[in-house]
Amino acid sequence: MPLAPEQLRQFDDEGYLFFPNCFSTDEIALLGIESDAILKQQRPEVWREKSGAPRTAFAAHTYSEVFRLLAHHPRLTEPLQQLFGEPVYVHQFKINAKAAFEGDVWQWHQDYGTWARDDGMPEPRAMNIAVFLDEVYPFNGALMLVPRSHKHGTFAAGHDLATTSYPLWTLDQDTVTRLCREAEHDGKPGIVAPTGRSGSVLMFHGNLVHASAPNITPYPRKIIYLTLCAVSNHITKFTRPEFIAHRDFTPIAPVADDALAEYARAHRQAAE
Ligand SMILES: O=C(O)CCC(=O)C(=O)O
Repeated sequence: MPLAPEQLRQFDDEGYLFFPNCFSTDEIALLGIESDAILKQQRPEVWREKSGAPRTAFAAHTYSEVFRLLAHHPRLTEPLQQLFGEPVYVHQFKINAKAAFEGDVWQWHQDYGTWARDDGMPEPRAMNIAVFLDEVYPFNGALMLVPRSHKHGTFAAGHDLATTSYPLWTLDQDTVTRLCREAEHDGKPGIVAPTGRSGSVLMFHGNLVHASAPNITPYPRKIIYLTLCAVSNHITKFTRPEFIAHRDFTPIAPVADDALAEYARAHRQAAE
């Protein structure tokens, strides 16, 4: 799905784009079954909340064929390749569970803040493209974005090792307040929280300030985050485990657009 000039302008202005219903019900059913199975596994790539509920499964594209197909899917890779003007590689792959009642907070942060400080990524020429696996409501831990906050570069941040089970470079309250005030317009608050059905896709700039609240509802909110980086901008520091910050900078060769649908069809037939 090449981005139209109006979408490119909107991305540059606001720092994000939202695409409702980008993946079909069959494709999402396949991804949902596979992610539920992985989140139950005890393996180093599956991190848990302090409560023990699953928080994040890293690098599933390296051990699951279904997620390998997703990480190479043209609906995700092509817009980023277009934006960066060169091939991309997978810097990170996460299934974030935000489990019912137990999914914990993600404090205010910029993704590039972590990629630069921890991984030595030269420039913010990488970004997350998110696939909703569950319906995202305003109340089950929707991702909150501060529009236009990507225009200010990378802010000073503190390394939060305490709030959750996952270390993150987080922003202070004064910075977030100032950015939200700047983003207010026409009486509306300076935060947006895109919601929508499973299969929707959200892409956002590496410097866009964002966060999500804990999920205290019975409705899980699984989202996959595929982080793609321009190949020439690959990381230079290897401080985090390989399954968190990948060191294979091979350009992605996209699979066919119907690869997931075909996989689902073949497996349904085999089961009959
Ligand atoms: O899943 C979430 O709610 C937030 C994830 C996030 O902010 C991130 O991966 O950088």
